[in-house]
Amino acid sequence: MISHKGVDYAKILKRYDIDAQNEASPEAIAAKMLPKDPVLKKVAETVVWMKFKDVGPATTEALKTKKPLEIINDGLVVGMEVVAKLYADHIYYLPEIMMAAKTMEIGIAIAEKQIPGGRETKGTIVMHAAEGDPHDIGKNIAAVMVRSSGYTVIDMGKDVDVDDVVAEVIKSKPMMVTGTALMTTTMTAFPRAAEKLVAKGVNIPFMAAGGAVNRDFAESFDLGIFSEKAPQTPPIADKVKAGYDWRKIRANWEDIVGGV
Ligand code: B12
Repeated sequence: MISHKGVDYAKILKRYDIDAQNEASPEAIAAKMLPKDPVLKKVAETVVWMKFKDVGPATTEALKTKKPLEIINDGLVVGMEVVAKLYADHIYYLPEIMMAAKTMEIGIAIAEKQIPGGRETKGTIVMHAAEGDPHDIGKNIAAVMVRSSGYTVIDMGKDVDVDDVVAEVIKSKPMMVTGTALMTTTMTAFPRAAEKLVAKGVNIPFMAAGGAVNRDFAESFDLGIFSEKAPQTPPIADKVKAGYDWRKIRANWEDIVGGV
């Protein structure tokens, strides 16, 4: 008879289902994506775990050693990227997304106050999320980047009617207008708005951005230019200020956003 004495069953019987479950736990997913830097990690974690009360102290603590934009981009936004991954994996649902976004916004508001900037403005930029689109988290982040680079932002909010965008541009004469669309059903608002602007003689770049939009789409209509990530907006705005029109931005796009 075979003796089972001394057999280590852990080496023979492997529970692949439990292994897979552990690898897909929110903690394991977060561990792979969170920043390595302990200070930024602490900030990002408050977003991932929706810790409203902790995000303020963690951000304030981080401000002692880190620059505000570093805390926003490499801490708070990374936390939100983890949340988006947990949502995509059906671990988080919309209530968690909303709470995490609120937590991130509390942190951004604290960090943003510490961004140095003079009173002088480099120019005005009108920003909005497309008609029918409630997704404004990316726009809000881009607005922080643009403001902190010295531009004045007219933030029209989310789900903005095409005609309201056109009216605001005519009224405030900005150097550029940006639109965010995260839904394939709403991104068509951009060519409609751009066409109306062209008909009224407006010739400023119309930056189309957000998850639903790619470069091909953004450049498929007159005035349209693309920005993939929020931090790409200030270098593009600087070129607009330097006199580049939308055609020249398109032609030099890789060089302008290179490395950002
Ligand atoms: C949060 C969220 C919501 C929140 C939005 C809260 C808010 N205030 O924004 C709420 C709960 C409201 C919501 C609702 C819905 N949502 Co939603 N939502 C999301 C989710 C999970 C995350 C988006 C997000 O904020 N990400 C974090 C930010 C930082 O990323 P981001 O927006 O992509 O921004 C980055 C870039 O795109 C870029 N960027 C973005 N904007 C701008 C602007 C400028 C100027 C620049 C330069 C760059 C830039 O820079 C950022 C990073 O640097 C996405 C899934 C996903 N993974 O994207 C779905 C998602 C966008 N939602 C989706 C859908 C379908 C809906 C609903 C229709 C669901 C429903 N059935 O009810 C509703 C909308 C109903 C309506 N019409 O009102 C779909 C869209 C599918 C599609 N392709 O059309 C997605 C992709 C989910 C999915 N996989 O199905 N949602």
